[in-house]
Amino acid sequence: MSDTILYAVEDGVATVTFNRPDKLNAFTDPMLAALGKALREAARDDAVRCLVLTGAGRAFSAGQDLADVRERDASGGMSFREHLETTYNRAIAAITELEKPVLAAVNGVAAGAGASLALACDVRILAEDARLILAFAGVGLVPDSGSTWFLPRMMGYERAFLLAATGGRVSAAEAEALGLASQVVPGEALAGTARELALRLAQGPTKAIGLTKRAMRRALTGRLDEALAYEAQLQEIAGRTADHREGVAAFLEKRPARFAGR
Ligand code: LHQ
Repeated sequence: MSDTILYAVEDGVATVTFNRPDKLNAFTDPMLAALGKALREAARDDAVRCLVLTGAGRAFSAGQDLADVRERDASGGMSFREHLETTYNRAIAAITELEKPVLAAVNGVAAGAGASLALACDVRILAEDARLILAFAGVGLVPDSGSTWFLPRMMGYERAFLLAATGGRVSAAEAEALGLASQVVPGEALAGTARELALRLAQGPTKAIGLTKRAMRRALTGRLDEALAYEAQLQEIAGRTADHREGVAAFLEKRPARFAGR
């Protein structure tokens, strides 16, 4: 995809690697453009049935490249709003709206918008020495790229507010206890653990999993009666897939299902 955003597809799993390790994978504009391209490619390609985001080196991502911010400020470049709307916000929407599971394999520190990107994923697996840092307050900014939405929902308003207002750090163990991560594993086991889960998800009924994601994401802001109606509507779609027929046939024939993702 580019030098700073690596993109590889294998066995139905696309892996996006933030690759600027000397700067802890801090995001520059070309990198954000390449990330957008990778996310569009993962959505377009039917061979991709699961997406993994991870970082090269010792960080997941230190968030926005602050040298770029200063440069943009000095040169009277794009406003904060325009920058967010054309880069991070699109990436967050692409991840949350992608009808395929997205895993963050958080290999090290995830700070600022790097933490937000991890929080936008459907599942987070953290290396033992990974940390989430709400670094925004440290540079006099509000949490962006979805963190004000994700965090209160995931850990409750009070803890989320304190974390954001103090620029707090959450260790991997704390993240797991707070419900911000599904699993914490030794660093050397991270890639393997993420791959195993990604493969399992990629071999699942992709359409039904995608619709499940759509329904649950919508349910986060909706009412029960709306969720019931939406489930019924989506079941109409899932019920017509080849994977549904295969799942039923496999059960009746007492064999494992082989889902094709259709
Ligand atoms: C970096 C960065 C970085 C540039 C490490 N930038 N170089 C904001 C503005 C506008 C629009 C969009 O949205 C946002 C949202 C945000 O993301 S705001 C939050 C931005 N991120 C931060 O404030 C985190 C800044 N980084 C840190 O606090 C530390 O680097 C952490 C705690 C992540 C890691 O600390 P260390 O392990 O001690 O590593 P380090 O600080 O020595 O960093 C290694 C290198 O990476 C170093 O470069 P150098 O050339 O000196 O070796 C850092 O300057 C560079 N780096 N983060 N965000």
